[in-house]
Amino acid sequence: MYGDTQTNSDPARFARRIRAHALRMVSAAKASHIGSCLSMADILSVLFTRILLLDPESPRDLDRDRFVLSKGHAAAILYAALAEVGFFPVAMLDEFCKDGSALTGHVSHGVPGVEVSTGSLGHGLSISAGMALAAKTDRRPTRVFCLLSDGECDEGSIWEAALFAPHHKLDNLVAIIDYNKIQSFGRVSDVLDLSPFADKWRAFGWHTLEIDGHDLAAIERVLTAVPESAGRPTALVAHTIKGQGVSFMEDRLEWHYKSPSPEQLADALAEVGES
Ligand SMILES: Cc1ncc(C[n+]2csc(CCOP(=O)(O)OP(=O)(O)O)c2C)c(N)n1
Repeated sequence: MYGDTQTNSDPARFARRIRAHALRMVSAAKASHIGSCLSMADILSVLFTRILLLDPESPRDLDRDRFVLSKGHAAAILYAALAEVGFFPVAMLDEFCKDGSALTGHVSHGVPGVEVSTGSLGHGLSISAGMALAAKTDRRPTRVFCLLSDGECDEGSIWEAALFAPHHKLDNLVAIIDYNKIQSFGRVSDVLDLSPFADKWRAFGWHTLEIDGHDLAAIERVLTAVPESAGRPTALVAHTIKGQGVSFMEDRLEWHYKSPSPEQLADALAEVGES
């Protein structure tokens, strides 16, 4: 059973809470992708506590910001964040991956607050670019934030969207890449190297910044300043650590698929420091 909803504006506490929720959810469901969840926890936390203009009471407001989790396999921690900000009761997280539950193992738009179903990698940025273009066309203040994974950028469809967005001057679009350097079966540099990664986004015409994806203040500073460059979309290459926050999971390939045992869960929760 999870605690009560505790929406608050402290990104550090929010990050601890969503890490703890995701650990419990994945462990109870014997599901994969905890490393993928933990690497993006701090980015998600800043987005949901400080940046995104969303109202759970009015989830279809046409002027709302949009958040698209392109790396839809990390569903657990997105659901945790949505519950924490009040889109649905935190207790519902208990249903993650259970038969008949809306909270499927890859992101589903059947879950309140989710904009689009994802999980088949490579589509989120194109969808986000379409949303950003529609907002521009309709003269709405909407900003679109798309969170991608690095291995996902092996897919050609990402680079089609990367071409499209600067061409259409989508300065209301932000791509955040969770650059944790590990994909499902190996290191990104071994499977299909992306470096020099930031230079590639720059070459495609994006206003590109590199940050420490676990530095809450730095993430907030950069995301608050968007768009820094009028007429250009922003790419934020966020250097992260897969499994961050749980020492025995950090930068370890096996935690892409492994699920924590009850003993490992207890150790992990103690490290995260939020029960
Ligand atoms: C189109 C597609 N191909 C393959 C998969 C299977 N798959 C799930 S996660 C993953 C890669 C994970 O690595 P990365 O994209 O770097 O994300 P991370 O978990 O490290 O954030 C793959 C290939 C998928 N979900 N979609």
